Formats: sequence, C-alpha cells, structure tokens
Amino acid sequence: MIDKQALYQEAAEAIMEANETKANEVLAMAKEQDMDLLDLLVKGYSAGNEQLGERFDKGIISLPELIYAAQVMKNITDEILGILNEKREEVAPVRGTVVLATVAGDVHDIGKGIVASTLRTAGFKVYDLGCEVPVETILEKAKEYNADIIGTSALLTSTLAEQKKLEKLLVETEAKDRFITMVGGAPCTSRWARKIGADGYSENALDAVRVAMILIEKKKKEEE
Ligand code: B12
Repeated sequence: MIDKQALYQEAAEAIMEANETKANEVLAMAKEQDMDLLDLLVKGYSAGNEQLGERFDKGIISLPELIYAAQVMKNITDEILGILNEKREEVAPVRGTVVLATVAGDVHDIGKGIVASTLRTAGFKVYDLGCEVPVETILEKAKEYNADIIGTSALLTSTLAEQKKLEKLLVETEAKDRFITMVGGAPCTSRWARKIGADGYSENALDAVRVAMILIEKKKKEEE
C-alpha cells in the first residue's frame, strides 16, 4: 500500500519533469488502490502544474519546456476526467445546467476542465464549449441549452476583458436576468467579479460547486 501523500508528490513531480510515463504509472497505481482520482488530480498533478507556472514565471524554465509539460498535464487531465465521466452515475434531479467556456484569445483549458468535472460530480448538467470561445457564441449556446449558469475561464490578464464583454452583452441584449454568471481563472478575483457585475467567482474547482449551489438556490427563491 503506497502512502497517498507520496503518490500526490510523485504525480506533481511527473508534471514538473514532463514525464508522461511516470504520470501514467502514478495513475495506474492510484487506480489499483481505488484512490479518489479527482483528489489525485487536484492535490497531485495540479500542484505540480502550479509549481511549473512559478518556475516559468521566475525564468527557470523556458516556454517550450512549459508547453511540453503542459501537454503531459493536459493528457493526464483528459484521461482522468474521461474515467470520472464514465464512472459517474446520473444524479437526479439535476441541480442546474451550466455552460462553461474559456474566453476568446485564451487556450488555457485545464482548470476549466476540472471545474466541469466537479460540477458534474455535484449533479450539474455541464456543456463545455472548449477554449477561445467568443462571447456571442457563449450567449447563443447558453440560450440553446437553456442554461442556469454561464461560467467563463480566463487565464491571461489580456483576456479577462472578455468576461466584462460578456456582462455587457448580457445587459445590452436584456438577457442579464436570465442567467447567473460565474467567472474564474488565475488572474480573476472576487473584486474583479464584483466590478464587472458577475454573480459569482471562485478560486478553485471545489469552491465553484459551493458557489454555484448558493447562486442557484438564491435564484430559485427570487423566482418564487
Ligand atoms: C499550463 C499553462 C499553459 C499551457 C496551457 C495548456 C492548456 N491546455 O490549458 C500553454 C503552454 C499552452 C500556455 C500558453 C500560454 N501561456 Co500559460 N500558463 C500555464 C500555467 C503554467 C498553468 C495554468 C493551469 O493549467 N493551471 C492549473 C489549473 C488547475 O488552474 P487554473 O487554470 O487557475 O484553474 C483553477 C481556478 O482558476 C478555477 N477556475 C478556472 N476556470 C474557472 C472558471 C470558472 C467559471 C470558475 C468558477 C473557476 C475557474 O478552478 C480551476 C481548478 O481549481 C500558468 C501559470 C499559472 N500558475 O496559472 C501559465 C500562464 C497562465 N500562462 C501565461 C502566458 C503568458 C502564456 C502564453 C501567452 C505564453 C506565450 N508567450 O505564448 C500562452 C498563451 C496562449 C493563449 N493564447 O492562451 C501567463 C499569463 C500571464 C498573464 N498574467 O497574462 C501565466 C500566468 C504564466 C506566467 N506566470 O507568466 N500556458
């Protein structure tokens, strides 16, 4: 029996070393021991990803190295989210419908994928529109799927403005009252959310579930 913390550490190291083989070996061990894979993703691989960002920030690693390691992170994230999706049983009744997207000009989609997964686990129906999605498409899809919540992810300071653009579009098209909006991504803060008129913000995927539930309940009460 391998210690959980040791496996989290191995997972983090696999990402920092951009070692796909090691990343897969850790996942295989975790599966064998029937570990919670979402925990492994958040506390293990993602922790390594965070440290990777810090190293890139400090100039310790170059952009090609970041791209390579990020691909390992992306592959293992997709693998884990795939397993979790397969395992997930339909939870009835559905708590609400969420449309999620990374905004236009932004390719960062690892965090959004994790948010999609935790929301699904909590019983939300989630439509993940992918990355680099223009606000017009986000709104169109939210209407098509009759979403309760629109969640946008932005990882670049330059693409944060898209979240503001969405709020503006919602007001201009008189759709603001119809949808709850949530924003996230590393440069995002609760202050930013308040400033642009978004209804909710969360720093991580677990908190996103808590915030989504509170906002849905609040909306239901208002509609009663
Ligand atoms: C991995 C990575 C990449 C990968 C992305 C791969 C992918 N498929 O996603 C690659 C290598 C492609 C990449 C490219 C670039 N990157 Co980059 N990248 C990162 C890195 C290291 C990690 C991001 C990540 O995945 N974090 C892990 C996840 C789990 O965390 P998260 O995304 O924050 O998500 C969590 C929360 O924010 C929240 N959340 C996220 N979304 C949402 C949405 C909602 C609705 C809610 C409620 C919550 C929520 O929950 C998530 C889970 O807990 C960050 C550094 C960092 N520390 O953020 C830089 C970083 C974001 N990148 C940066 C830069 C500059 C770039 C490039 C411009 C580099 C370049 N010169 O080309 C390009 C941009 C390309 C583009 N047009 O988008 C900068 C941004 C600086 C800035 N302030 O604008 C950072 C901060 C690195 C740095 N310190 O300089 N990058």
